[in-house]
Amino acid sequence: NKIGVIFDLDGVIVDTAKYHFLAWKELANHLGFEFTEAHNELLKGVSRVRSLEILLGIGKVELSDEKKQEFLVSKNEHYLQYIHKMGPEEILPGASNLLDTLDDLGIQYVLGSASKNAPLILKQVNLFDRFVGIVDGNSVSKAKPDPEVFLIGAEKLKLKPEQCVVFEDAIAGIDAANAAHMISIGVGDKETLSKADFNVEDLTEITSGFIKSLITKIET
Ligand code: G16
Ligand code: MG
Repeated sequence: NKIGVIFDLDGVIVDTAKYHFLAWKELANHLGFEFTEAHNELLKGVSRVRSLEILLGIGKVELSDEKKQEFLVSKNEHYLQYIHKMGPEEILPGASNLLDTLDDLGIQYVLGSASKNAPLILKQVNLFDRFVGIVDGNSVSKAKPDPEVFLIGAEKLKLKPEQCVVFEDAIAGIDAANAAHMISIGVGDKETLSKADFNVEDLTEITSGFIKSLITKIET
């Protein structure tokens, strides 16, 4: 195999951001301040611990480490209630087709997500067995924009970073992919993800012809 693909999870395969939003909003309200969809944008692709720090900054709330730990646990428990109700119908447009296309072309793919819940989410939407490897929030020490998550992904694919293509919806993820010297494809707002090598609104735009052109590009 000359190329491999690394997928981000939230915002690329499924939209779990809406559930993170509901769970973080409940915590903010409990602490006495509002948390908006615009605030939630700041948390996309960001680790759980860092997300709490950003949220507390928005509310100008200071907490002991013990309280922070307690709220991280309760937020996740609340979030998981939504995740347990997820099914394959929540796979984002184009994602299943793209995996089929990659299968047809004999191209392997792994997950490269910040989420510690990634294996559970993939199982909920029946995609877990299709990935040859999962790199998630449990297996990395440095969060995106550090390239670690994608470099481990390349190792799982047994490929050099230059042979990997990354699909990402967050700026930190595009930065991580670029730092890893991989081909970065921004999924979502073109202006926000302007540092990506290629941009699409969603995965329905990715054709078999485009993937083949990447193979040619990487081989030469
Ligand atoms: C996802 C979300 C982030 C979330 C992070 C950690 O990242 O985009 O908002 O904070 O995972 O999630 P968890 O609390 O489940 O460990 P990604 O990298 O899949 O976009
Ligand atoms: Mg994401």
